[in-house]
Amino acid sequence: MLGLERKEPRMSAREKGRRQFLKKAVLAGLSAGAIGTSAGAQTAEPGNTAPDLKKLHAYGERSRFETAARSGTMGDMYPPGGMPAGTPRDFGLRTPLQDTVGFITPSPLHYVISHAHEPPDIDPHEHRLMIHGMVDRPVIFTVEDLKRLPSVSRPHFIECNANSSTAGPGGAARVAVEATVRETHGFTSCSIWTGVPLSLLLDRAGVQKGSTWIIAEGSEEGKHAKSIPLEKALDDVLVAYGQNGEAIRPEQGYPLRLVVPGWEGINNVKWLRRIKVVDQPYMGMMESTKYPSLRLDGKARWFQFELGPRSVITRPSGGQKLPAPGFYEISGLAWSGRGTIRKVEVSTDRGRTWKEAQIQGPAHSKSHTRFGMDWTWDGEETILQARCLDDQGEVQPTMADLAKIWGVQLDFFRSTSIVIGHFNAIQPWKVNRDGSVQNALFA
Ligand SMILES: Nc1nc2c(c(=O)[nH]1)N[C@H]1C(S)=C(S)[C@@H](COP(=O)(O)O)O[C@H]1N2
Ligand SMILES: [Mo]
Repeated sequence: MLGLERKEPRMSAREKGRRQFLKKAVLAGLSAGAIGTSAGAQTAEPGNTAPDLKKLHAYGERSRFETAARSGTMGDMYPPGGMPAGTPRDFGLRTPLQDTVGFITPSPLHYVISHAHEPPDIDPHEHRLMIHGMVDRPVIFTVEDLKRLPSVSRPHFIECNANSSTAGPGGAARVAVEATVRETHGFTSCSIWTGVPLSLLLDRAGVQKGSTWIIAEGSEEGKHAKSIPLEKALDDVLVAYGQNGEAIRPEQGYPLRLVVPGWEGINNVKWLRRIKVVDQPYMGMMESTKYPSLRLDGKARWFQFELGPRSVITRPSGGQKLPAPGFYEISGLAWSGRGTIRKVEVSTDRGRTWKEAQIQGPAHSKSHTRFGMDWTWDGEETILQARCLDDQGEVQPTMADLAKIWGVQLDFFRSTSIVIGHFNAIQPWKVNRDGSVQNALFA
């Protein structure tokens, strides 16, 4: 008799209500334009390569069905037949922002810019960080020494100030209508960095009166170096050994890098081995030749360190295709080198109206921040774009705003061959009637 009672599981009123809601939601989704396929329609093919389970169980890998990848100038810089080993070359690999979710960039997809050198192969037991110059007690730290000190973990984006430049690695990326968001914006990434506040290390060394700058130096053959004002060094700079819960990746500076939140990427010295406290900037090779922003009068803008507010829709974005009219979440990233993202607005009608997007928090300071907005595409051609505001009250500019600041015509941004730094203009994506999405910055 007991068995007969088991024909239907009992449902509470709340559970019934929830089921009805889900049913309605699914139906609404379907009528808005078929989201999802009936269960069972997609079956994964059986694996045809036997994975090395022992290795996989020890350190995991993504599913073999996932293919998101960095790309950039690496490919073109190897001529047919390859380049002689050790040939110095600048290279930049961009993050496929269209394939990332949430606000953290997976470490293997973090963008890479290195000036002429492959990541050095550093044994962390041999590695040392020296702090010297205008200090009372020059100190040398091993990586283990640093790990004994109080640590902090904070999400911060790193962005090259040449992100979206027409010149430099990747060429006219932001101009091409077929550009994806990897090409237009892929020189920014966000990790949770773990390390020791530099202020603590400088305090141990005893910074002397009259010192105003630090020079941070990397370990690779070219010894990338950067001058950083002492005020910033004592503020929120980290000497980091961790990235997203494990050791920093070789491409990102293993075993130690400087993290200089919100400032141009060039400051975040990788493979960090030396910090010298000094009383003037050193005008190192990279910081004086490549990174000042050239002006039209032939002069250059120096010491522009902080990156302004910026946002971009990553989905739908260039190169993607909307399968049919109907419901889509518009999803994107916003960040500012000056603080926390306060507000993101999205326009789906060529900029005529703007609606506040949802910050898919928490929003952290000097960190990528994910935003989202519900949208139903009616099947007509349109333009999608986002703009943001940070907690310093600064609004992301349009390209026309930037042209005014630069004192140039709009077309300058299309045709110039000089590296435009700090290009944080609003990015429009055009949705065509066939659902294809294109870069509309110059449309
Ligand atoms: N030692 C060293 N540090 C470096 C560089 C470099 O070439 N060597 N490139 C800088 C530049 S220009 C940028 S934009 C960032 C890029 O950091 P990532 O490669 O971890 O994304 O690192 C900076 N730190
Ligand atoms: Mo950079």
